[in-house]
Amino acid sequence: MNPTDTLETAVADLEALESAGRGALEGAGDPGELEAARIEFLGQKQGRLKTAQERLKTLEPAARRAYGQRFNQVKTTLESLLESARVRLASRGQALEGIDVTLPGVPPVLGHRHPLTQTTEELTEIFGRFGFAVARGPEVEDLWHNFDALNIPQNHPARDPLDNYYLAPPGGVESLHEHGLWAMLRSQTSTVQIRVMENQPPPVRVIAIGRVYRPDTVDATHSFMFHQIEGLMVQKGVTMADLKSVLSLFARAYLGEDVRIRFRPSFFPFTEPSVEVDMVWHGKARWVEMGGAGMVDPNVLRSVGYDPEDVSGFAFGLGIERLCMRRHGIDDIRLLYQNDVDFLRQF
Ligand code: FA5
Repeated sequence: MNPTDTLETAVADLEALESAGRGALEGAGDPGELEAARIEFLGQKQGRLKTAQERLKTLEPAARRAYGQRFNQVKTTLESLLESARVRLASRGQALEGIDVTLPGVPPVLGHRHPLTQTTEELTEIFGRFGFAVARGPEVEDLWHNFDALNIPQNHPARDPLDNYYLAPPGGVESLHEHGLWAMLRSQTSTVQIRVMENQPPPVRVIAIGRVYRPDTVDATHSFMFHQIEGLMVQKGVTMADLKSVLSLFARAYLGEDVRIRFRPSFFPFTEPSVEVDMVWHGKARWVEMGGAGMVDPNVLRSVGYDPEDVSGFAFGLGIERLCMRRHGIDDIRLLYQNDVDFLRQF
């Protein structure tokens, strides 16, 4: 027994040990330093706490209880300091592994609007400047709006089931003879002309943009589903000269000042006279049809309750895919539907 070892000096040493241990554990800057501090203070074989525990035996029996209690407190404190230091260093390690602030950043990948969506928005904006409002109509249409009201008689070849997508009647195909043909996927946006005029008196100045469906053979310029932009202007004194001006202004605004378009006489049951509008394709000596147009037939004006003696109007219907292709130099309409990201990324 060490006669000079009193409870006071032993507890004072314990406290010095505690404060040295706290300093080492809290000050450890990396796992290596922490491990060294653990071995020095909490090591099972020669750790300083172990030595302090052994000192218990050197004390007077009466002092042991007080020393033992103090020893246990110091041990608990150092153990919990070790644990917090581990957590602190582990989380710092993760943060450093996860984010290296010296690396150049990864730019976020931005999506694109589809070129047809961009075209639609641009056309809406151009015609908006010319004073045309936007109208809409359904893609599943009745035969009145797709044909009858557009002056397309019952026996007209445009109604041929081979040229249109008709819907089976509610009772199934077997009940066709009973119900007759009743609804279809619209084959043209001219249906919206009728819907607009049925619902408002003149003057009218609208465009309608949307999908149309035809069982056409697919090739570089034809698809079985495509988009059209319909235009309609009806008021007092509208002439063919207005139609030509609006379409020429539009073509220059969308396709560029140097675009060449031409008007060819044509026939549509719902316009008289009628024209087809062509544009020069990608600067080559080749004309491609952009759309049809004409002066709204008096029969159509009458079918919606307008007075052809009082008002006149023009209408046009243009293929949106072809406009988009001409604008961006796209050679094949199918590219617009394949969702090939490398292709779409260019727009
Ligand atoms: C019509 O659809 C008429 N409704 C246009 C019209 C409106 C005339 C108002 C008079 C007054 P057409 O069938 O020609 O016309 O089609 C118009 C345009 O749609 C074509 O010039 C072409 O650009 C585009 N188009 C036609 N069929 C297809 C197809 N299968 N794939 C892609 N575009 C097509």
